[in-house]
Amino acid sequence: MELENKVVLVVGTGISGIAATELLKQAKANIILFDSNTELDAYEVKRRIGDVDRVNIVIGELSDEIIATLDLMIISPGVPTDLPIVNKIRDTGVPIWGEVELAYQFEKGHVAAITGTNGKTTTTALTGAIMKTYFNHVFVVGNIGIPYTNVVAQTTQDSVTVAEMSSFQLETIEQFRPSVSAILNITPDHLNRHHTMEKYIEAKVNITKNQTLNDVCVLNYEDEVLREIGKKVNTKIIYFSSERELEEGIYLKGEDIYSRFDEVETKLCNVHELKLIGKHNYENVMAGIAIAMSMGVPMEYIRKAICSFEAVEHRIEYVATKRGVKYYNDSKGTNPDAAIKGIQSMTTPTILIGGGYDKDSDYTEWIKAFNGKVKKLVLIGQTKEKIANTAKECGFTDYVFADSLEEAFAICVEEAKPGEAVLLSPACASWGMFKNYEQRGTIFKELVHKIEE
Ligand code: UMA
Repeated sequence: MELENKVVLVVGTGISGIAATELLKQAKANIILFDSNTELDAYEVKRRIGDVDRVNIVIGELSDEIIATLDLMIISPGVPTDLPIVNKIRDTGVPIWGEVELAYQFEKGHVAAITGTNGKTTTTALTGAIMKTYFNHVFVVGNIGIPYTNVVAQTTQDSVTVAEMSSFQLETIEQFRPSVSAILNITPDHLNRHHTMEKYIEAKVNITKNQTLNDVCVLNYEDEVLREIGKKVNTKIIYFSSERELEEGIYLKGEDIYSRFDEVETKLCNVHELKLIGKHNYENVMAGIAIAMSMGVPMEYIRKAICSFEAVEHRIEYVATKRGVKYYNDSKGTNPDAAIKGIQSMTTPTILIGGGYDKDSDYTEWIKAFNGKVKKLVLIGQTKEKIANTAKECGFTDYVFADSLEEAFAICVEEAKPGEAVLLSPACASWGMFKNYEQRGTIFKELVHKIEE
């Protein structure tokens, strides 16, 4: 769509909305930047945009007069697509694109896109690191915290964009077509937004919707949902597996990662050469290898990058040992499945901080994964009662409530004995108590560093 002089509504004034506005300004569109949060200060939003020529900021409600002028709507990932205002605009026939779709319209290079319930940030960062060893211009964007619209204008025919895509972002793509896509796993998450598991899966699988047989989709063979999807999508599939040797694909055999293509098996590396630990991370590495190979990166470059890559911040991140207690920050454990990986990685008795924003998750499997390792569960946030009830049903009663992360942390310090661990792995989103999971993890780390020896 030619955007010059078109009236474009941008919904959301978070990082996506601001970056989309900047890009639309460059395209000479006329922008209405809207946010429904009445507590926002229009002057503050204005300050973040800089030059407000062509931008009209609307906070609170959108009038019918404005709606009647629209040519296009760009929606931020965190804005539900079934809000009454979105439905109203959709009914007028105005196209609704996500911020990712807007960015894609300006993409000039090659795109690899990664989704999945868990592991996508690690895999995106790792894949970006691999690409950077081989290609000159690599951009790492998306849910990882850098809006795609922020950098897309810098892409060239030779550049590679590695994009972490959330289900929220994939829900609103139209033409977005990565030459390589990857779906790492699909377990229940964000059901308050998508309402049903089917809708959530549908959003994730959208990553393949425009792919053709010239493209590649990397899938986890051990995920039953994905194995079924592999039979249906119209693109070349590369599987990876942490459980079995594959006739074709990348797999873990003992402690080694292998590839097998055209009946030739090649040992790629031993897992002890990696700095990442845990089977879930070996899966992320295998996905990264498959994506990079599909984009033409030679194996020696891939090997070098995967062996030097370190865990991303906030993901089972070792913080420090204080008074003989090891502290781990897994603030990115924002759903039960991710938090299961967090507790499974602990090897000593653990005081665990959990709870936060309610995404309609079921916590049973998480509590079961405690497996005698959790000495005390300290619960915070909106979900604390719900988690406590599930814990009781599972026969786990060593929990206490705290009103803040600071209070929860003080309980942990008091409770933990030398040789034990304290783990922040909430199984819930941070929203409501914190700006995002990064802020939650950063505050946790600051508290750790303040403990006097
Ligand atoms: N807003 C409305 N109406 C609504 C809802 C929100 O106007 O009904 C406004 C809010 O008042 C706020 C703005 O929308 O001003 C926020 O937009 P946003 O939630 O899309 O946040 P951004 O700052 O643009 O960040 C988004 C992603 N956030 C979400 O998906 C919730 C970031 O992912 C992402 O890094 C960023 O775009 C860049 O791509 C964060 C996230 O939590 C990390 N993702 C979820 C996850 O990983 O589980 C999906």
